[in-house]
Amino acid sequence: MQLSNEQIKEFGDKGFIVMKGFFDRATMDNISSHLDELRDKEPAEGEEAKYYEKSPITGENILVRVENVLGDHSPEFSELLLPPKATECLSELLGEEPVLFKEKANYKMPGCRADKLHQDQAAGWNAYGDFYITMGIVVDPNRKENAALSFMNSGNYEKKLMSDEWQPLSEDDPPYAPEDEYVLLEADPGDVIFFDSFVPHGSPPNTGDKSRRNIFLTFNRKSGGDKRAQYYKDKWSNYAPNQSDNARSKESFRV
Ligand SMILES: O=C(O)CCC(=O)C(=O)O
Ligand SMILES: [Fe+2]
Repeated sequence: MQLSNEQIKEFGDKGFIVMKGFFDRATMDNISSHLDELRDKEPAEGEEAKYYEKSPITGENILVRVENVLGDHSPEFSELLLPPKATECLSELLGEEPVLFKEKANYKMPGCRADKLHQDQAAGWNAYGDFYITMGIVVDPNRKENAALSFMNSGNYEKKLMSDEWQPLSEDDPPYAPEDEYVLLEADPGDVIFFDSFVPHGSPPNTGDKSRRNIFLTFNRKSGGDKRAQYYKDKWSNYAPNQSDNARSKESFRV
């Protein structure tokens, strides 16, 4: 077992657990360089899916997210991000073998908008499954000024949608209310957060001067099937990636 009974219970009660120092420094340096390469890369058809938005702060088109970073085109990156101990943690939390559903690297650069308080499940995921666990990997130091995430830590949420799909739970930025039900997760490179697809979380705009990159790998139970290809096919047909000149300016909730 990778996780203690206490950790598994905590995950069940609060919907997330934090594991400090899950990846070592050398691995994180590798991951960070790979994300730099992706930032500068022009993906071929079927490779990474990059999304740009107009910064509400600077007005420039900025990269906000790269999806499909673990396709057949990047087996080494998969090995780096998913060592056996990660898969074991996921199995222990899901109670079954994990299957990758989707994955993204969020480049929350200076000027990037907020991610309003939400449940990930509200991002159209119901069409593909009823429960997911995401492994969040902290790549850059996450601090209050550069959009560290806030999570509900009271366990006071329902394991079902608490808003309409695509609608945030609140328009406020952290500290979310009631304040004693949320925690600001300041974290360091190599820390990992496992969280379920219903626990409310979000992050403010990055008003600092340092980039805040995190990677989020989302899994479903093996019994739920492999929905990844269908998910991306559907998504790319109504939200085309790799259009740097055509950045969205609307503050819509897109994950
Ligand atoms: O990167 C962030 O700050 C928020 C990410 C998130 O919650 C999401 O993309 O679902
Ligand atoms: Fe989220």
